[in-house]
Amino acid sequence: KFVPNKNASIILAPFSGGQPKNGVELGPEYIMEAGFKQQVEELGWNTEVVEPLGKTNYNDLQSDIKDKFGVKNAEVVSSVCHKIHDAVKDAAQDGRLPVTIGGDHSIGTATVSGMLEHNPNTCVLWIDAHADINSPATTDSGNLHGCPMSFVMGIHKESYPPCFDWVPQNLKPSKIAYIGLRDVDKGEKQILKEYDIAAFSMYHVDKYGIGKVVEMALDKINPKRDCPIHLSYDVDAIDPSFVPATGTRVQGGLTLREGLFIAEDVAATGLLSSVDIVETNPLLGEHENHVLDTVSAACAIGRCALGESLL
Ligand code: B3U
Ligand code: MN
Ligand code: MN
Repeated sequence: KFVPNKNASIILAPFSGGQPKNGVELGPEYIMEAGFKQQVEELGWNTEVVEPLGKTNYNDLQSDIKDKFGVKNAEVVSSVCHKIHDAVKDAAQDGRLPVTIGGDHSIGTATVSGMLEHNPNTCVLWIDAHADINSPATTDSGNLHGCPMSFVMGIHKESYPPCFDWVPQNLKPSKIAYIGLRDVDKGEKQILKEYDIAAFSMYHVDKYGIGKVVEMALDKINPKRDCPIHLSYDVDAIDPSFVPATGTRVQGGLTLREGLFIAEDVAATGLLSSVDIVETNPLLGEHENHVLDTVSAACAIGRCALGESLL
């Protein structure tokens, strides 16, 4: 309904500064080398590839030291996010569906805020083992890939480094739902409760089944099915037996089919307005098959979101 023209922008975000492990910046390269662009074109989409970070290597500038705000690499995460934010917003304004390939999930700050500027009615479906809703005030690790959701909502805004001042903080708590959670920090649980955010953990997936859970999530954030959906997909939502090459594996995740079903069911709404596929880390596979499985799952998530399974 929002992109009847089937134009997509594949936005590459080879960035790792939101977390400490090397290799996640190689995600876009591996996914593109696996033929992702051609796969999307075979589904009838026109694609263009956008590289908002150009040739600059933002990953050499990283440090593992927390600043006085309690987070790491704030300046570089902020400037990378600003560029990706602009690319996402420009693509959407152009009538193209942004497909952002990470890189770590700190870029969720960029994609969600970019889509909200394009259309303030946008709702967010965050598929992840983690809630990524720490603020600088609550984070233990100081890793900014654990914080994007609080930044776009303005939670504990007095704790943010000033370099994030450009981020619009206009996502309403009633417009975000999670699926796949199983590793949520204490401070994050408090935030989820306090803001009454729809959070479907693996418990709910087991209890109700994935079909019902997606329906319940959309009922919460998009009850009339009339708002554009931003799908932010962290591959670690899927069980590490299917998706091993990622930075923070958590056992007991979605099966590959459950994971793909979420993307398929979002496609079936006709409301998908943008999608992120993040946290593929090709250096963290112990065997070549680990990398192949993870990269092909990442490609499949993208294809399913773009309608592959709708006959
Ligand atoms: N919640 C923890 C761990 C974490 C978040 N996102 C990932 N891991 N991938 C944190 O560091 O904020
Ligand atoms: Mn995660
Ligand atoms: Mn994440």
